[in-house]
Formats: sequence, structure tokens, C-alpha cells
Amino acid sequence: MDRYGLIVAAGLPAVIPMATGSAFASDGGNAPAHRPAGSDGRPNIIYIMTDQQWAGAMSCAGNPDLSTPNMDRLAGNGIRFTNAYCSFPLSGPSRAAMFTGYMPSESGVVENEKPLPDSLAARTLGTLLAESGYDCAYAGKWHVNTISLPGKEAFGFHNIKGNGDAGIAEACIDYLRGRPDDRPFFLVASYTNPHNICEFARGQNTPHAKVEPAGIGDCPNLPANFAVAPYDADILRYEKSLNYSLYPTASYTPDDWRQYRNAYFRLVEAVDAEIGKILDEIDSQDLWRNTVVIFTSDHGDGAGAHQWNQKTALYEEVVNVPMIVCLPGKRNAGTVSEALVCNGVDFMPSVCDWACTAVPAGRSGRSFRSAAENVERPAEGYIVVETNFLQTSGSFGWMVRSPKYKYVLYDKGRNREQLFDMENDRGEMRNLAVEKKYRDVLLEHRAMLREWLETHPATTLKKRPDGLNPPVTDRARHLRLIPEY
Ligand SMILES: [Ca+2]
Repeated sequence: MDRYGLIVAAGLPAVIPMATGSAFASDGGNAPAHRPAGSDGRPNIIYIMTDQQWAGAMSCAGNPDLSTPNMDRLAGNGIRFTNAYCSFPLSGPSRAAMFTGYMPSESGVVENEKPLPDSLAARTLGTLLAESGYDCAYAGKWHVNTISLPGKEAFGFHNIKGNGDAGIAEACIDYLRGRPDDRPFFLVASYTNPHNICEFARGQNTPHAKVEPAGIGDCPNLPANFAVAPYDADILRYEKSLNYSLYPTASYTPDDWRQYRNAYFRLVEAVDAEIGKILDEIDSQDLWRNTVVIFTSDHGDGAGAHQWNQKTALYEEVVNVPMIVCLPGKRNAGTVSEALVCNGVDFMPSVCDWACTAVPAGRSGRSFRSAAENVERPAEGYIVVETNFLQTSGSFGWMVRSPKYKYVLYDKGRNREQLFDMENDRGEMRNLAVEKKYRDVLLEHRAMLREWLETHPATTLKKRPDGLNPPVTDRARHLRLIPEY
């Protein structure tokens, strides 16, 4: 059974029933009586997020080019998911998916700086948890759509620190020491780095952490998938050619790319050190016993794979995000899971699952709580990631990740259809879509995308002057893009 087929086949509304008791659950927001964390069975939740960090940019993932002792510490205390994906590889849309439970094409937040529709803005994750009795605090980058939370209290959160990495840990520590003791809490620590790699690539100062220059011999080598694969989607090179400020790597030499990778990994290390301060406070209060700690990033970065920098493309380095879940009591500590999880639309159902709070209707994401609690469970179903290049020419596309394969479809260009074996070719160098023997696999994945598009209606955005829907949310047009030959 696929990821969404169960719901469709059963004719139920697209909301996943809660697996846990929901004595406190109410879509109308009836708050339970306040009780100390743990005594009502509801854990505290700490969400730590970086910006633009690929899943492979951690030493616990086996990367020898950097050292991330604090992310490794999280992995040692929890479950590290190796097949975790964002909903959309761009900041605003990715974060909007986390906090609303809707895919960007469903909510209309299909690009940065686009505000949530009013009807959704009143019903985001912070509001839901606050209504159900959690004390909610937020520190750092928000970007749905303002860069910091818009006010001292916003979207259900106390705003304890605005955008900017310096001081986030200190604000979180102050909060953890002074928080109310009569109710569980939901704390978000949202860092900007390693996003400063964008400034580095443009030759600018890196505002949130300094990068020391390195001798070329001390820089990491090029990745094994540095080459652009023979059957890569050529629309990506076109998009890259249109905006030198976004893609200053267009004229990079191999040495430039090694410097880029050095800076990227050093920026990850800088944010790792900041995260360590929060973990020290979790240690000193022994919050591990009754707290779910989740670590992830809003999307990744090309990091030189296929000579790509930045995000937006559907390469693994861009869409595969770190995801570590530490369960109360460090259950399943130090394990690795291959389950398919999404830190976008699955985040709201997951947090609501732990908080015994009902998920509002219409959200199709699936809680990853049971995947964390049952790590031996094999990967199943599929995940869809959307993207568009509204910052350049407006191309768009999707990927479907199933347990063994990854299918990619862009709307135009040569080799717009891609298929990769994720067990044997995670570096995406051999496009199986051009090989006849994978025809059945290709057809299967086209069918998954078709099913997903049919079951996820897009929002109605303002029509264009010619009366047509904007292409990125026109589902009828999307369905016609799936090849039939
Ligand atoms: Ca981002």
C-alpha cells in the first residue's frame, strides 16, 4: 500500500488518525488543565533546525571532511533517519510546510517572502500546541514569511530571540531555566548557518560565522559525483546560467569548489558548536528523560555535487536533510533508520502525535513517531518533494522517493525525466529512465506521481492576465506533463 493510497481507498478525508490517545485532542482548541511535563504523559518538544544543511554534512553520517560532535551526540541519543526529505528545497516554502502541514502548492507559499493566507496563518503548529496547553517559545530564523517572528508573541510562540545565530543558544538556555513548571513546553531553536555559504560563494563576508581561509591542500577533495551526469536534466544548467548572483559558481575551477566545500563544512561546524550549548543545558536538567528532541534542516545545498551550489534542484545533496529524533528516555538511542520521513508536511502530524493534539483536517502528512519508536520497520510508501525556479526562469518539477528508487520530473528540457537506484547510486550518476530494462519501475513511479497530484489539489492563486492559472499550481497542466509514451 502506498503512502496515501490507504486514505484514498478508504474514502476518508486526508487526515491521518492519531495513533495515540487523544484525551486532550480538539480541533477547536480546548486546552487541558496544566500539569507538570510528564505527569500527563505528554513530553516536552525541542526542535533544533539549521538552514541549508545536507544530511551528509555530519560526521555521524560518515563524512570525514568535517567534525560535528554535537550532531553526533544527538545521533548517539536518538534515531538518525538517512532517508529524510524536505517538502520543498527552498527556505520559505519548506518552513511553511513544517508549520502548516500543507505542501507549498496546496498553501500557495510557492516562493520566499510569500505570506501565508489569513485562513492558514491563524492555524499553524505553534497555535495548535499553545491551545492544547503547551508553553511555546521560538528563537532564530522564522521566514514564514518574515525573517523573524513578527512580534513578541506570534503564531502561538513567545518570540525569545529574532533571526541571527549569535545569542540563540543563550536565549534558549534562559528560557529552559525560567520556563513555567506547570505545563510541557515546545521550544524551537532555528539557526541560519550553514546558509552563509551563499555569501561566501559571492565573495562576501559571512555574517553569522567567520570562515578562515585554508590552503588548497587542506581543503576537502571534490565529491565522487562532481561531474554533471551524461543524462542529467539540462534545464538545471539553463536556470543556473540566468542568475550569477545566485550561482556565482558558474565560472568555478576545481580549486574554487574545494574552497567552497571547505567553507561549507566549517560553517556546519560553527553551528554545531552553538547547538552544543543547548545540549549541555538539556544534559544539566536531564531533559532527555521527558523530552522529544528533533534535529533537522530546512533543505540542503549542492555542496559541489554535479557542480551545483545553492538549493532548488532536486539532487540528493539539496533535498536529503539531516533528521535525528531523540525519544524520551533515549529510547532506541544510537540507531539508524531507513524509513522515508519528511520534515515538511510530516512535522505537524508528528508533533501533534507526541502532544496528543488532533491534526486539523486536510493535512496529508504522516507522523514519524511510530517510525522512531519502531526502528526495525523497513521503508515503505513514498514521499513527494516539489520545486520551482521562480527565482530564475520559472521551471518546476517534483521528485518521488520510494524505498529503492528516486524519480524526478521537470516540466521542460532534455532528460527532464530521471530515475535513480538509491541503494546503489545515491550520487545519481546513472539515469535509469533511459534504460529499457527499468521501464516497469519508471511506469510505477509515474503512477505514484499521478496519484499524488490527483489527491493533492493545488490552491487557487491569482490568475494571470490571460486567465490561466499560474503554472506552478495548475494541477491539470501538471498531470499532462507526465509522459505517456
Ligand atoms: Ca533555507
